[in-house]
Amino acid sequence: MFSARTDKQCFFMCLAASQLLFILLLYRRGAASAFRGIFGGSPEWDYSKTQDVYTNLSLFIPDHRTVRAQYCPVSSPILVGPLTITFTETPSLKKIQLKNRYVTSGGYFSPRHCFGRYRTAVIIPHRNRESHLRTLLYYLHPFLQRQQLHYAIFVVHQAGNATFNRAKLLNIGVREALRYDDWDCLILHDVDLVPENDHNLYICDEYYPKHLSSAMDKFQYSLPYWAYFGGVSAVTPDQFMKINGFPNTYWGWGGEDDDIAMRIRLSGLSITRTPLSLGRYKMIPHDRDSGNEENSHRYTQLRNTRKNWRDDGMNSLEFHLLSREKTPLYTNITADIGDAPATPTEATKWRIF
Ligand code: UD2
Ligand code: MN
Repeated sequence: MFSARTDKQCFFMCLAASQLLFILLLYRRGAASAFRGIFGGSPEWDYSKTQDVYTNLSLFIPDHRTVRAQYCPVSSPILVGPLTITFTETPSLKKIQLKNRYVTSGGYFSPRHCFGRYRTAVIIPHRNRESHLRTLLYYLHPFLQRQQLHYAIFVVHQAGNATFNRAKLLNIGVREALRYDDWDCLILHDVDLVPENDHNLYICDEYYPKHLSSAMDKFQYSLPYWAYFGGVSAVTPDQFMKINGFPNTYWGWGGEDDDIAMRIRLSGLSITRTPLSLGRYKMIPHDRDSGNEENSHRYTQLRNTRKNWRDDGMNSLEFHLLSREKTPLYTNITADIGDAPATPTEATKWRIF
């Protein structure tokens, strides 16, 4: 038998418990929406369930009765989400060509059933990474086709054995790509990074340079530091010109990505990013290349970005174009970009001291 007092106690305990439960539920919903706000309101993806990167491409088999009369939808209906990516064997160029029958000379593609809404140029700095390039082409062509983009792939090849210069090659890529088309968006793409989710659209943000590779496997799918801008990014030609392109003076590994992030800020823009759950990439494992040794001047250079960015970039770009060549899967630009300054005296030309 229970006393009236015990009843009362029980009543208040139940009331308190139900209130606590209610608060907890509210908190969870609130926390979830705050979380969505920070990370871009995107759904959580299940990366344990992946699809072949060539899924749905057969929907592009042309029907001769179809007349291309309207723009493609803003959001492509044939995206599949997380993709199966393996690096166990490197596909041959022949195999990639056979799987991408509607890619035309120079690595061009335009959707066949609708007018591509966005014109995207993918620009890849490259030297001596042929197997990485083939792997990337194998994954990137179907990825871009499923996004129903009008696109082309440009590979900018540094001739000779001088120290590698990623940022200068990207400047050359932009200048050359703009000769071919009126691109809405320039995607600056490391050769060894493969996107894991085709909802990570290769289109630009109207206002700000966008960092697409926000979550890479090599950094445990998170940003290594807040201002990080390496890997894959998307800028409109206007944004690119506003920041005076990329620096030409970073020879060897490192620093150029931080300079780019700084010039974005210094020119009054800011960086936008693909949400971490979407901006996932796998990097093909590799060692540091010979000819791309660490740039030991980079910290000094970065201290002077504020002073130099207006003079070092697209407006000071010099190179010798050796060839422009349309191969079946990409347009190849080969350039002689000169050599790193050998002595500190020459380095003063960069105005770094
Ligand atoms: C990181 C950044 C990269 C860049 C670099 C510093 C990632 C995933 N990427 O790359 O964007 O900021 O640090 O410079 O964190 N390459 C060649 N041949 C060479 C050397 C380089 O083709 O001999 C190209 C290629 O496209 C490669 C890119 O340059 O992906 C960056 O070089 P990396 O892959 O050796 O450097 P990594 O992975 O540390
Ligand atoms: Mn790499």
